[in-house]
Amino acid sequence: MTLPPGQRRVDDLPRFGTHLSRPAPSIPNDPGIKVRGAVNEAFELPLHALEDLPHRELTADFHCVAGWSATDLVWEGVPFETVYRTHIEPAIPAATPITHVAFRGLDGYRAVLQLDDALADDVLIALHLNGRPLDSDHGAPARLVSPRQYGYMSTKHLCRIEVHTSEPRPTGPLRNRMLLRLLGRHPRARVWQEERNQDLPAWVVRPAYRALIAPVAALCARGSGDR
Ligand SMILES: Nc1nc2c(c(=O)[nH]1)N[C@H]1C(S)=C(S)[C@@H](COP(=O)(O)O)O[C@H]1N2
Ligand SMILES: [Mo]
Repeated sequence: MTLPPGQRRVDDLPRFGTHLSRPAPSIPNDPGIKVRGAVNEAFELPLHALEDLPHRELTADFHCVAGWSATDLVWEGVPFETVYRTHIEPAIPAATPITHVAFRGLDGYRAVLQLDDALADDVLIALHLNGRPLDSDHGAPARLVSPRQYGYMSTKHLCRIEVHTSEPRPTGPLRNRMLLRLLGRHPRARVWQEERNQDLPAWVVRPAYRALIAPVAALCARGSGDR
């Protein structure tokens, strides 16, 4: 089995992210996804509305830009394209050229995807992982999964989707924006093209990222809901 360039396999999917040791955010009683941006009117898509859409099971590998890959994860959820076509697109005024979609988590995390990357056929709003509802480590109650892009595009604890007509500026906690700036994350993040960094070639950043894996994973495990 081949992994994308510069990736190494790990046996279990770690809890990993800019949340570091902070515990997962608490989930509202009636969770939903707010839709904002270039829509006629802001609205909320209750998660139970996703239950009525056709679900899909997807087996895919998951690749973090730091260099670890978890293989053969079984996700289940609704293709983002389905949600977009049935619920979001109808709310966008005619002839509004959407170019980017931002996905935000309950912890303030935000990832911006080009619309065409977000509409790829393997991008899901996942509700289950390996046969069980998503747990707090991996993005309960719902998360984006975009397996052909580095993990930082796959927003956990998804609570808000924004549609934009140009690339939006970063928002969210200052800590996150500084981290992202520092990491120079690539706007497309395609793993097979090794788009790790927007300024530097992949081979330059590989060792620096790799050195971060153990300390970041150890910190993140401290906030795990598993313990
Ligand atoms: N809400 C939120 N989503 C996030 C992150 C985060 O810090 N917060 N980190 C991202 C990064 S860098 C990675 S590699 C994956 C890790 O997902 P996992 O914790 O399920 O392994 O989540 C991504 N999505
Ligand atoms: Mo990551």
